[in-house]
Amino acid sequence: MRRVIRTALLSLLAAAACHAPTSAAAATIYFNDFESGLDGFVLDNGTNGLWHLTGNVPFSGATTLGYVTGETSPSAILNGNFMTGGPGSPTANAGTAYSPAVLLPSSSQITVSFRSIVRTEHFDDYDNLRAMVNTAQTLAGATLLGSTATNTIIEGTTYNLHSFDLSAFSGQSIYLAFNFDTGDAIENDYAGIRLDDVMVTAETVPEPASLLLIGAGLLVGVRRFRRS
Ligand SMILES: [Ca+2]
Ligand SMILES: [Ca+2]
Repeated sequence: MRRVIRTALLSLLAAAACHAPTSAAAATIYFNDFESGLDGFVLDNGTNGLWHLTGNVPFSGATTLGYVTGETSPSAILNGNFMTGGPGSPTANAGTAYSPAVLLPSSSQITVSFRSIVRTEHFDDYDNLRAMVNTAQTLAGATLLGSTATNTIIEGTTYNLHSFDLSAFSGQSIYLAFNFDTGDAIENDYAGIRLDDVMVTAETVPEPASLLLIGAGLLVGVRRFRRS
């Protein structure tokens, strides 16, 4: 019996040493459906940005992050606009919603996804929503993941699911940033942005070194058992 156990453990160690194939699993690293408030999100609305939590057409639950004003909340009917400055003196507006720091594991496949409604003026860089990632909570030096200007964030009156690769930031602590900028004061009478269910997932596989440690631990345990 002991020989069988010892042989099995040695086989396990040998397999680990040979980088035996192990199955990958997608682990959720971060999730925010805005049902517990901002839950660590920071809203930088500058002088006249409009990011806030709203019950106007959430994707999940009762709340979503919106870039809009004058909307009905709660409501399942998309309304409101992002006009600022008042009648006769309209202004451009912009704001950024930052996630809290998210520590990414070492993984070759890390993905951020979110649901969004983008109901804006569809004209090049105007009314542009950008999804960014950075190792600091700032737009300076941030990497663009996707935008409405590049058509990687789809505009529409219902929620679309978007996902972007974060693998380049493997092992780092990152912040997500969602920046909306009208660019000018024209054509801002649209229902704006809704953003919900922000999620980061990573494919994780046990490291061969971890398997070796587990195998070594088992061997020690068996030896102690034999001595007792
Ligand atoms: Ca929600
Ligand atoms: Ca506009």
